[in-house]
Amino acid sequence: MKTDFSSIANNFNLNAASINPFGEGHIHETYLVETGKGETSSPPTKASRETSFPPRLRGGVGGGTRYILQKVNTHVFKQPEAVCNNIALVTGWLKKKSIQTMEILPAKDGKSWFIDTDGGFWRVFTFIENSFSIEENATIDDLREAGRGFGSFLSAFSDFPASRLAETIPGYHDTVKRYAHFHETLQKDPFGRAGEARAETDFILQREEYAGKLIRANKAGQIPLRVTHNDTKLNNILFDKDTRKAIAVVDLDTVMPGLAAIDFGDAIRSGCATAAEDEGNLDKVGVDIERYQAFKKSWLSSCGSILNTLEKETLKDGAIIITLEQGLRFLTDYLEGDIYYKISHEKHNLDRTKNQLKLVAEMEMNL
Ligand code: GN1
Ligand code: MG
Repeated sequence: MKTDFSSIANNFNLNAASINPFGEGHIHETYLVETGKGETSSPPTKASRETSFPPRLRGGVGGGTRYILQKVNTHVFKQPEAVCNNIALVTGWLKKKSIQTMEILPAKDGKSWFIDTDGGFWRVFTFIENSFSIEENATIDDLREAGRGFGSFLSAFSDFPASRLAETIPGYHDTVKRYAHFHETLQKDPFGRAGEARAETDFILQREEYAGKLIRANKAGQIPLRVTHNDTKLNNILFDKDTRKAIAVVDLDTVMPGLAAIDFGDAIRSGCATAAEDEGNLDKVGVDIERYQAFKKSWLSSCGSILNTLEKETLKDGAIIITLEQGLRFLTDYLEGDIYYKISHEKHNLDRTKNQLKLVAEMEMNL
């Protein structure tokens, strides 16, 4: 059935003038909503009055107010309500600390989501105006800013009671469990694709012991679980268009207990790579050491004081392990028939795998 976008927006009291696809995410369907000029919403209902919308900057080209509308991928996030509740807690915490963040809007019934007649799960965020995100070709200064942004985010949650957050994807960065699942998938090989990924499979299996290093250190009580973002891709930092300063960390779906070195590492994987994560020409794939050093320095000056010695000593491991895990996740998805990540061509997940494993090899040599 055709999606009735304006009726969905209306359930969040938004009178949409336009709704268009937005962003580069691999998981959800994301749209930019712009309300009509001179108004933000239809007449307030009881629920919306009670929660009172914050005043928004008017930044849309048509002079309206802009919002992000998302259809949540409920195959990936099996408890979408828990995800939205986590986000409400996390954004509330950031606001209390006067740290800029997007906010999740209440629907007419006061919940942070709306379920359409087909069971589609929708939510709306405020749009942070005058901002942009960086997909590729970040500069050294950008990495310095990103380090400050992600480092401050980690440190802002150092006194947040982690038990208040639901674990929305169990074992999300449990590399040991990811390997166990990879072994099962290899065994089943449901689409007969394992044969064409033999070299990549060998590369991944040779590093199985090493890949569990951080998980084992945590189990042994040597590094703690913290409230982490868990998806610190460079494009999850918003930069100010005028000053090019990092202003907010977005995509809060996976804020859960996790490991600091993994948050550090995912920013390196994405922000210090010399090519996009699906670049097919592997000669272009490497790691930029200057950007790495710039990120590390500013990240540590923003959150180093909360970390223990081993956490600081294993940052490089975090970068290599999360990149290896990402390669393994892409390959697992390829073997399972591309059920997790959005793809735009048949071997997209295999291409992504090769790219990430090349990046691992480059990191092993150069970091
Ligand atoms: C997914 O959709 P996006 O880009 O925010 C994925 C991350 C991966 C990333 C790889 C919930 O994030 O874990 O690192 O793709 N998110 C989820 O680009 O699995
Ligand atoms: Mg994400």
